[in-house]
Amino acid sequence: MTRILHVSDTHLGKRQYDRDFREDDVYDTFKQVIDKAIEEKVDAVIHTGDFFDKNEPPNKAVLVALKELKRLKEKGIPFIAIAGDHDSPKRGSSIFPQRILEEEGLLVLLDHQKTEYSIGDLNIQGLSHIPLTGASVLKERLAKMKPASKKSILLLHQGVRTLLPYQYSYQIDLSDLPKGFGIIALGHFHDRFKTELDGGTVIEIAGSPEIISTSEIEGYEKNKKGITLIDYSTADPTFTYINMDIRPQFEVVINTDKLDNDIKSIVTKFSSISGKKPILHITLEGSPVKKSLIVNRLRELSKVSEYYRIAHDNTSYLPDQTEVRPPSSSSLDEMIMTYLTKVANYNETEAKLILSLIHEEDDEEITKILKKLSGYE
Ligand SMILES: [Mn+2]
Repeated sequence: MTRILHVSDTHLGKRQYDRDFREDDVYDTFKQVIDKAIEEKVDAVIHTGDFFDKNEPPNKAVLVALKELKRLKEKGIPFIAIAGDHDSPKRGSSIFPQRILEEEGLLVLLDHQKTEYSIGDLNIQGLSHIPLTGASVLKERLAKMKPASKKSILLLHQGVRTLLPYQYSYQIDLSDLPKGFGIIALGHFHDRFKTELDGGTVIEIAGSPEIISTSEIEGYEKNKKGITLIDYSTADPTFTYINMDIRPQFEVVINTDKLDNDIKSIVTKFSSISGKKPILHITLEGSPVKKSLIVNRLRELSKVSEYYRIAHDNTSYLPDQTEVRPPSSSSLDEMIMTYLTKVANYNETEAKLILSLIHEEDDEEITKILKKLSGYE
């Protein structure tokens, strides 16, 4: 029996909406992952990058990592990892934070110096993330990689073109992936995915066990979040998804023309939910109304949610474009819009983006808006 648990993109230290509870959610999910590994008595855990959310993670994230990996070590389960783009050093003199865990014998980091690890007849190879600026080096390294035995897993954390419609950057094409590996366990992509290439190599994406960015909610609703148990006892591996018990997140619509009614029905709907209190992402529709009024009324939602946010405001309107005039109301948004379009000469789309930047709290969303503004998207 050879059973391996594939975990990826745990992003320890990620702190969404600048809230303590969101940071703790990510730690809690990681504890569940370690619980599962111990419960399933797997032969190894493989981690395909973005173990930490940052190259210099918060102390709490390092402490959680030490505690949890110690529990795994006590059970004799090795933890084999590569680094992702998030936890890779951004300066020459910095090091991978995984080195701290490696020093304690809690983790084996595969990078360009050490690329292999074996468990019985299973050969595990890996390459930590190489950015787009090193694409040619990456391709050379991949071209040289060959499995040492029939049962083999290659760990990678790279954007692969044509594999998934993912974000803005990729470093390699499908054809750049080395041939002959039984499984390519891929990190970087946060949604679960599995496909078989010509030649029989299975590409397996475990995804992130928590929701790291709001863009993952759609995938989470469809496929849930978790880890993958790989049974590699025979030459033909099987894959079982294990879901994590994460804080649920929902998208809700509130129409300002029937504000009370919509809020009431949301409260009714979610008051019957047991377990972790959800996060609600609100889309506002209907007539524009004073934000201060909305904000007060929305407080009702804190009864049934741990956190709620206005994700989209489809009620906002623009000041009349035909004449330059002082703002007709004291609305700060309107004043900013007028300044941006009439004085600073931004076009309407740019001005709207800048305005949304001011209101947005989610750093992933902010990155998206900045990319749009700077023409990357
Ligand atoms: Mn990631």
